[in-house]
Amino acid sequence: MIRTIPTHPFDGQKPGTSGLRKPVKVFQQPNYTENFIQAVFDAVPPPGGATLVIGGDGRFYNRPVIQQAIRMAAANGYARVLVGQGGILSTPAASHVIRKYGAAGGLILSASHNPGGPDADFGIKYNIANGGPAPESVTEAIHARTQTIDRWLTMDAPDIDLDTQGTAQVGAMRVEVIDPVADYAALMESLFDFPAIRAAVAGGFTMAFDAMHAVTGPYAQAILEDRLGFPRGTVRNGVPLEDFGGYHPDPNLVHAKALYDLMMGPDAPDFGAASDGDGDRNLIIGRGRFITPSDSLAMLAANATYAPGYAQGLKGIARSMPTSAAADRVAAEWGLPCHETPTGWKFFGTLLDAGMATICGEESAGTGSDHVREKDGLWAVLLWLNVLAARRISVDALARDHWARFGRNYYARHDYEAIDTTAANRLMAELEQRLDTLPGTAFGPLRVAAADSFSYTDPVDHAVSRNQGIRVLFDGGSRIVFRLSGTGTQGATLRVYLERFEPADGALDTDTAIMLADLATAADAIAGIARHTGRTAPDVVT
Ligand code: VG1
Ligand code: CO
Repeated sequence: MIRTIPTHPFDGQKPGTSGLRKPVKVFQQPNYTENFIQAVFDAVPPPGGATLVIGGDGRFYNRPVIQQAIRMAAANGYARVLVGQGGILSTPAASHVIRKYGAAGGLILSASHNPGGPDADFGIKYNIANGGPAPESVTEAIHARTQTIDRWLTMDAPDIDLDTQGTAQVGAMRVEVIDPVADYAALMESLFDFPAIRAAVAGGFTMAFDAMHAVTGPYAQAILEDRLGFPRGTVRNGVPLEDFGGYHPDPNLVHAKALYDLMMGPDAPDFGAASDGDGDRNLIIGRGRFITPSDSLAMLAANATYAPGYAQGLKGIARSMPTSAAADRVAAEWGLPCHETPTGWKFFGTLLDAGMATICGEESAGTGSDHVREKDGLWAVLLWLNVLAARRISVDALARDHWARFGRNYYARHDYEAIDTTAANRLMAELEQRLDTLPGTAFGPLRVAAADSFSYTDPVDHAVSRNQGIRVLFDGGSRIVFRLSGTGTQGATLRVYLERFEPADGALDTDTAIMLADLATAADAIAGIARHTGRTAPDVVT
């Protein structure tokens, strides 16, 4: 029987860069989670006979929310729910399942790279029928509904057994507990030259993959160890834990430091990689050579045709605005269109659907293609493996070869975390007011050529997104970007993105911090970071 539960709106249920993210304790308030899920169902009512995909990254609170979402989906008229066994579906796997089974959409329960556990974060993302994150028009409708909601719908039904594959009935709705890995692994096998990678492994190629106790563990074991022949133990921290073992499942040089140290040490394997909480990010480190995510995007785009799934060539490349222009240089040489979008994968969806881009990427270690509508950590790892196997080259040699051809975009992101929100907003507001006065001004050896606040008009649906970050462009192609994070849950996080271009005949193998030192100084002079925040150094440099 369908039950109607009265409720009141909560403030702040506004999806950010990637879904609604809050501390678990916030989601645990009576009605809070249900309000948001009901707002999704009200804003995007299911068409007749609709399927909903539900899965998450295995973090604390996943299971109770999945059980509740299943009852609510039944009460709201869904005909079928597909849910990953154990409540597990990586974000890219969920995207694939939505597409493959023609679902109307999906709920992905994850706060991605944010830490998990009773005292950490939880999140809910809604993806649409193309498998991608809901665009802003939809997230705005969901948010609007959360502000007026007065009831949510559920059914009297017991929890279903999430741990056994099979079917169950909740009211008139069928629930199918599916293998979370099988469809995804088959998709990967259809894109990449698995025999070539297997041959490389048989020939002694070694790797270390750090799953960070997050969702990628079962996927990485099934693909890297079971199908590609890497020995057991190649996948480290492979069991998803509700608190990620107490770590921060963010694959960067701070949180994946153990992997970084291994890769820079004397016992480094040929290739190192890691993924994040929900499996959509990737970190790539060769023996003795870290590859920035922006470079990884460019290098993968330049070499994608080595993989069978991309042998026909690329239709275009897309990158988020703060991502370095390394990919633009590849696009220019190949005569491909290159699109610059705001931060967040939702902005790539229309380009991918319209066939205007094949490969997309973000500086935050997200890379993906038109095979799904999310960024995809293991996909990037497998494309790297395919390219290395096909070219019989090391990561270091590939990087040097790439820079010698295209030049190098030295790049780093400086994050100032958990700063006072008022101070952060003031910093950005002041910066915006100064924009007109910046061109022509010198900061040390750097001269500002242009400065603006990034606005984007989607070339497909013409949706306009304003205030997507402040760009300060210098003579010679160097750049600083300032923006506030839309995924944090404590105060504000200021992200400062530094980039300097060095042509192919320049200094291609110099320390990044040295190459970017003038830009870091200029960033503080331009934005008054220390003055506004009291911070003299970033918390995280990636
Ligand atoms: C961050 C990254 C952005 C990414 C987003 C979601 O957003 O910068 O590139 O798309 O996280 O990734 P922000 O607003 O905090 O800068 V994930 O892996 O959290 O779904
Ligand atoms: Co993620």
